[in-house]
Amino acid sequence: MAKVDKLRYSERALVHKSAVARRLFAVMEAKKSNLCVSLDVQTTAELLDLVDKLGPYVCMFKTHVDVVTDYSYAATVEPLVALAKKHNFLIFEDRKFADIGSTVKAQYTAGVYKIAQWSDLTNAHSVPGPGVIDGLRAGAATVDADRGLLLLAEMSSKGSLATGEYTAATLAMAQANADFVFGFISQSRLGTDDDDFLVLTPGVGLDDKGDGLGQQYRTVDDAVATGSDVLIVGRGILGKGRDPVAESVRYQTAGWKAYEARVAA
Ligand code: S5P
Repeated sequence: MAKVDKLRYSERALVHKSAVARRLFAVMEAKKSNLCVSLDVQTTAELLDLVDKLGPYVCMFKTHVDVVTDYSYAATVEPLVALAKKHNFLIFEDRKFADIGSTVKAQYTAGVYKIAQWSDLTNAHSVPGPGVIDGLRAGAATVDADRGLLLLAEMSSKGSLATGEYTAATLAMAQANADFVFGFISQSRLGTDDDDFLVLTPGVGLDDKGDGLGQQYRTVDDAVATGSDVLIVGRGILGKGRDPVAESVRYQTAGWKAYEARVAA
């Protein structure tokens, strides 16, 4: 087990370099939640309704705003930001940037989405090399708020190429840019005992093994035992026939129990 696996989020918050990570840790301890609900819905009404109902149980919501058919900054983003204040959660637009620095800077700051304006954190593939981080850092500098970046170091999907040397090179890119990159989308803890990169893990589900399109699910206990700090859950909570409030409580409780067990081990 890595050194940080045994520390409480509140202890890690005291020394973490990233303001976004410090805020996230504080929200997690205050709400006793390491749950991030992945809001993969296609209308603004559904999105905002779920955010208001599930807000009390999460430390973060993850969005894919490009699939919201009636998206607008005023109707989608402004109420979302107001709900983030009401329920005290962070916003993570899962944009998976993967282009040269100059292009990702424009994609992050401009267009209809203006992600840098409202999303506390976003993520990028490491495949373009460190220019992708430089471009996003330059984009973050255009707004008057704390912003942070996650790199995709491992994916949950079957046959992912993000393994072995690719994952190791992604870690090295993060270590060289730890002012802005504060964590990974990954299935396991990465780094040395001197690092504290947060591990945000998708592909978590208590009832299913997969979705027939390559997704693979692990349990909450399994993910937390291999270093996960934040559990990203979509269809396990929002899937057809499920009660999103009851499922959010279930994943929040299971995630917090697994975290308490890890720090006590
Ligand atoms: O490796 C990954 C990375 C991500 S960010 N695997 C993933 O599934 N994701 C995202 O997590 C994916 O885009 C989706 O929004 C969410 C998982 O959704 P679920 O319904 O399968 O829990």
